[in-house]
Amino acid sequence: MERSVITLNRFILEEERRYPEATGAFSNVLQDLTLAAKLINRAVNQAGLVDILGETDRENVHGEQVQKLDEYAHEVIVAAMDHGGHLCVMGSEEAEEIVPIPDRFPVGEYVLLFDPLDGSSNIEANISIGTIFSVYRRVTDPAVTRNGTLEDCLQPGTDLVASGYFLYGSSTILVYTTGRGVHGFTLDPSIGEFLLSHPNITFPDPGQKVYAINEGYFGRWSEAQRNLVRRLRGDAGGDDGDGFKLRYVGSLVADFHRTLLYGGLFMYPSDNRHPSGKLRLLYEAGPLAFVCEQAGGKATNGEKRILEIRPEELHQRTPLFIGTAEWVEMAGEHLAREAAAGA
Ligand code: AHM
Ligand code: MG
Repeated sequence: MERSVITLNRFILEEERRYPEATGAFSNVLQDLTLAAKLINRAVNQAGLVDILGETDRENVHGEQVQKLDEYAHEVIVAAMDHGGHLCVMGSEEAEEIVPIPDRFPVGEYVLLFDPLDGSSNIEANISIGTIFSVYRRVTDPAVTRNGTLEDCLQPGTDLVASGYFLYGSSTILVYTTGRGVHGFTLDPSIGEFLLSHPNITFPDPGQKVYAINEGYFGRWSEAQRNLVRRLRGDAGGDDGDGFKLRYVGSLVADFHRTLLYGGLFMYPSDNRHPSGKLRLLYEAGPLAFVCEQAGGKATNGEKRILEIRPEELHQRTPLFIGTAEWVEMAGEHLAREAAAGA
C-alpha cells in the first residue's frame, strides 16, 4: 500500500499555498529552528556516552570544558537563528538579557523567545526533555532602532504568531501551531527529516482523568490548592475525585505532551517558596498555552487566561493550570469558590 509521506517542508509549503497571506519568512524561522533541534537532539542522545568517551570533571579528552547541555542548546539555537534575516531580537531562558542580532547580519520582522532545554536536570536519567519556542511579530519601528528591543519581547500570548516545542524522548517530535490547529512531526533519524505523524491534534474527548503536580510541595500550597488536590484524589470518597490518576514527570514538555495526547490537568501553582509559581510566562507557559488552546484545551494562572497576561519582565513567572478544558475550568472554579470563602 502506498503511504503518503509528508515532510515538514512539504507541509509548510502546502500551508503557504493555502494561506497566501503567510509571508514565507516564518517558514524560514521554523526551518532554521528544526536544524537547531536536530543538533540538540544529537547532543541529547549522546549524553550517556560522556563517561564512555572519557570526559571527567567537566573537561573532555581535548582538555576543553564540557558544556552543560542547556547552555549548549542555547548557543546552538542562537547560532542557527541569528543570521537568517528573519529575526530582530531573541530572548532565551538561558540569557539574562535579550539576545540581539549581530550588526553584520540583517534583521527581520519576527521575535523568537525560547527555553533551549527545559527539564535538563532530568537528562542523566534518560527522561524526556524539550525545547519550547514562541514567535511574535516585531512591534517596534525598525526606522527608529535597527534591532528589536525588550518591548518586542514583552507581548501577550494573544499576539503569538506561532509556538511549539521539540520533545527529545523515545522519539523526537515537533509539535507546533500557527493558529490554524496543532500539528506534530516525528523525526526519522535515518533520513534526518521531520515527518507529519500527528495532523490536527486535539485533546481527546473524553480525556483521561489524570492530574499532574509536584505533590511533594503539598505543605507549601494554599489551603484552596490543597483542597483541590484532595478533591482530585477523591479523599472525601464519593464520585468527585473518583478515577483521577497522578502522573508527574517533572519535565514540562513531557508532562504537557502526555496531557495533550491523553487528556488531563497539569498544575504548577504558586507556593510559599514560589509566590508566582516556577514556570516562565514567555518561554514555558505562554507557548504551551497557545498550543493547548489551539487543540481545544485551556490554560490559566488559576484565575486568568495565560494568553491574556501582559508580561512586564522577560523572565516573569506564572502559576500554570493547563490541559483538558473541563478540568482547567473545574480547577479555576474551585479556587475561586474557596478564595471567596476565604480559604
Ligand atoms: P527548568 O527550566 O530549570 O528546567 O525548570 C522547569 C522544569 C519544568 O520542566 C518542570 O515542569 C518543572 O521544572 C519541575 O519543577 P519541580 O521539580 O519543582 O516539580
Ligand atoms: Mg525551563
